[in-house]
Amino acid sequence: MASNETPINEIMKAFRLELPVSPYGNGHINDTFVADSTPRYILQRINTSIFKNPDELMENIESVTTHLREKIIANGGNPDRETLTVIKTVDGKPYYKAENGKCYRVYKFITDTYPLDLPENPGQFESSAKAFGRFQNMLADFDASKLHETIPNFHHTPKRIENLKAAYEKNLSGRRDMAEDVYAEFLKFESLCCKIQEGLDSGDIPLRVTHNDTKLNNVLFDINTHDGICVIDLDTVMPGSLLFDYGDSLRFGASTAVEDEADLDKVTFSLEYFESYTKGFLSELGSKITKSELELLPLSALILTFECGIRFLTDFFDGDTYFRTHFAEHNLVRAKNQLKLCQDIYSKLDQMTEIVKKYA
Ligand code: ADP
Ligand code: GN1
Ligand code: MG
Repeated sequence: MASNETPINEIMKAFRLELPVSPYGNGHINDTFVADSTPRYILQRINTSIFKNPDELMENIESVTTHLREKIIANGGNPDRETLTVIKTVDGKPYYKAENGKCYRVYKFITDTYPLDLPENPGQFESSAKAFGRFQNMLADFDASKLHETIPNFHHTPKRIENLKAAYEKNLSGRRDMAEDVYAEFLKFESLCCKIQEGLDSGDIPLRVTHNDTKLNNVLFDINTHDGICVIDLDTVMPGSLLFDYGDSLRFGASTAVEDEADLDKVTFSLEYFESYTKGFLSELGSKITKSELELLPLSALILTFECGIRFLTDFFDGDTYFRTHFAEHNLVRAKNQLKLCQDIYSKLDQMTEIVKKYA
């Protein structure tokens, strides 16, 4: 942590924990630390330039995890391992605001689990699909009116396209000429990628309570059974479409390379992993999925990859103000990677439709 920051021990004291911590995980948004004690804890500095209202954010997380806890207990599960547990501060608050205004929260560490950035086999990916499908099911009767919109228009693809175009025009980073081709290639998918939002606007696609950030590394796997047991990173749980969750998981986990692989020959969309995910997700959802959602499943993988790719590109044009980057052109590498994946998904849409039919 930088020297102008509140010392970590003071932050931990606010949670009645006097433990050393070290950086942890691969998230792009929050700063995560682990206290390697017994029991272990996760400390996170909430990214308040993205989540501007930490009170509302933590209210969402508390109400969602309370609901999930009840469901998990009713199903005979272990709520301390199957959902996040927020540790309160000495003042009984769900997060601590330091003198410099930075906000911190603590969760119980989910023990005997591991995260993954790429699935090691199709079975593991199917397990993550079941975890996200179960998550969706457990929240099916959650009162959506209780939720604050933590990031407005998070998956509103047409607005994301507007943001991209505005960032291109402003060219705040002065790097526009490095990405003219990528920009033009992305825009070829523009009209196709507005289909989910059009469905939501017309009422054809139902609004549900969704996770909205279903990357594989937002599920923790049990070290013994290798089942996906806990869905984490609940900052973006908001009303949305099931297609956001399904499509985003495939974007990340059905790619044959990590999201910032620069060698584009390595970046392809695996139909084998697509099939495993589809099988797992649909087995959990059963008849709850509607016909119009089923029809858009293949396209949702393209749309969510497109949307994430143009967000990386927007951030590249803006000068890297949103996603954590580790080198100067990180966001451009990510954008090119997602573009290559979009092109590969596009070429496989017919085969994907056939696969969905097998499990629908
Ligand atoms: P970000 O929003 O930055 O992605 P996450 O909440 O996903 O932050 O946390 C980053 C990483 O920290 C996760 O991918 C996971 O590996 C780890 N992590 C987060 N919460 C827990 C927890 N309660 N128990 C164990 N590991 C966790
Ligand atoms: C961010 O928080 P994290 O690292 O799980 C982002 C997602 C992107 C993802 C791309 C709140 O996810 O929307 O798809 O990076 N989360 C937020 O890797 O913007
Ligand atoms: Mg995360």
